[in-house]
Amino acid sequence: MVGKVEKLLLSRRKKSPIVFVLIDSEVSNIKSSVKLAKDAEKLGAGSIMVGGSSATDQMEMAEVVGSLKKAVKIPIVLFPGNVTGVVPQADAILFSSLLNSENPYFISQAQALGAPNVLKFGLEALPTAYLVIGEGTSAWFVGSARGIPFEKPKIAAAYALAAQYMGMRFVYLEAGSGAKQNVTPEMVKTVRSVFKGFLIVGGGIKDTKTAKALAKAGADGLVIGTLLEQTGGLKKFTEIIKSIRK
Ligand code: 1GP
Repeated sequence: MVGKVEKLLLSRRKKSPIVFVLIDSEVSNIKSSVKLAKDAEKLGAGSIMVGGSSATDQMEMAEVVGSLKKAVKIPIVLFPGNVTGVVPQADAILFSSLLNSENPYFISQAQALGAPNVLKFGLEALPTAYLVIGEGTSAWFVGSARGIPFEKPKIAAAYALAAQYMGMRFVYLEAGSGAKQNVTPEMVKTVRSVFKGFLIVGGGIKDTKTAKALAKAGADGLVIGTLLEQTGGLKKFTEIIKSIRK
């Protein structure tokens, strides 16, 4: 069932690709997370994502989400790395299956364990195929992923197509937080040619040139995290947002 957040993302996407700001509740404190979310909203970010593969403190995450919810109007979307990433007060959750994991826990078991809380907390589930590209990042290691090589776009497209046939409406091509290499525009283009749903791309996006190329290749959403933890990051972030507006 398509809910409110998904409808909002789809309608905003018609204007331009959506920038998601990723907040790792274990990296920044509540005050700076709230400031960052407010600044990002003002600059035109479409949504705040909270989570990550190494964020495991559920109580801390719940507190951060609660504070963000009061501070901004754009949707707060959970990005869980495990069942501990399911917390109340968010608007939605990337209900993800790490399709290229070698460990069934990350494909369906964590999902089964987390689902009752998604229901209990009234979170809108965004059915997502999470695909880890490349190797050596936290997402790759923690998720026991068999990373899709950057130079094998057709493999990513095959997974995305499988996700579509399984009814997933979102695909997230993940190079990993702080990745040295971002997902290539060629891979995005190849996935785009078969996947009709909402295509999210993240990991290692730090400049306008990359963001523009990924948007042009067909990304519906770009996730930016690490850049905003760096000095001068907000300025670069502003330039990125401007550069992908139509
Ligand atoms: C990681 O795709 C996100 O899960 C964001 O990556 O931190 O490299 O921006 P960065």
